[in-house]
Amino acid sequence: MSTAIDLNGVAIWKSLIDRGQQKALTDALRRVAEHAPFRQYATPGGQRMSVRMSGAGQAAWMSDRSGYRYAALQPNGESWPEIPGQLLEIWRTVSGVARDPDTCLVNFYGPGTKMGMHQDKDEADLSWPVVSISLGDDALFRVGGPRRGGKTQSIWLASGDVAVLAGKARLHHHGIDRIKSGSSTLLPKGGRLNATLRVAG
Ligand code: MD3
Ligand code: FE
Repeated sequence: MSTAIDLNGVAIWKSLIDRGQQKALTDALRRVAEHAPFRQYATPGGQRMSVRMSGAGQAAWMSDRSGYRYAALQPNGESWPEIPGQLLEIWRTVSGVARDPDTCLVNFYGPGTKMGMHQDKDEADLSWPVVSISLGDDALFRVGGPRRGGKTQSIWLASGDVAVLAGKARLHHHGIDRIKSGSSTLLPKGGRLNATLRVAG
């Protein structure tokens, strides 16, 4: 592996995943979505999120009027599918920890979607890293610091890039400002997939 870019403490490995593996991961995530369809959740405040979300693992992240949480069952009462093995392999390569993740959130960004600045703090133990894998269209990713409203830095994430969020960066504010439609030919209908692996506890 070459060296990672450091963006406010977030380690970004550009082009870690080659095109063949990107296609295999896309197929694996399509199979996840056959069991756990992409849903547009409501925030606790009642706003519909523009990103569509699926998930895998023992529990998966979801949101509705009663709050953000990890749920063992999908809104339809079914369990979540297993985390694809190819994703576990990437975690084992880059996470730096000996235990496997127990959850995977899959985000789909269509044209015009974004994700506002936020912190990830719904996991029981925030000392475990988060690993993020980007597939499809380029996304403008922004990272700040531990406090809302601080200085931020931006970078375009492309298909095959992997980000590792560990240490102090684990609680940094971050978001996706926009998607560059048509910038990748990986997904036949376009858009961007992001898979995040975590230990939710
Ligand atoms: C920095 N997803 O699912 S991934 C999320 O591209 C999320 O879908 C974005 O933010 C996406 O919560 C960004 C990169 C990422 C993930 C977790 C982080 C960056 C992070 C946690 C702490 C700091
Ligand atoms: Fe996040």
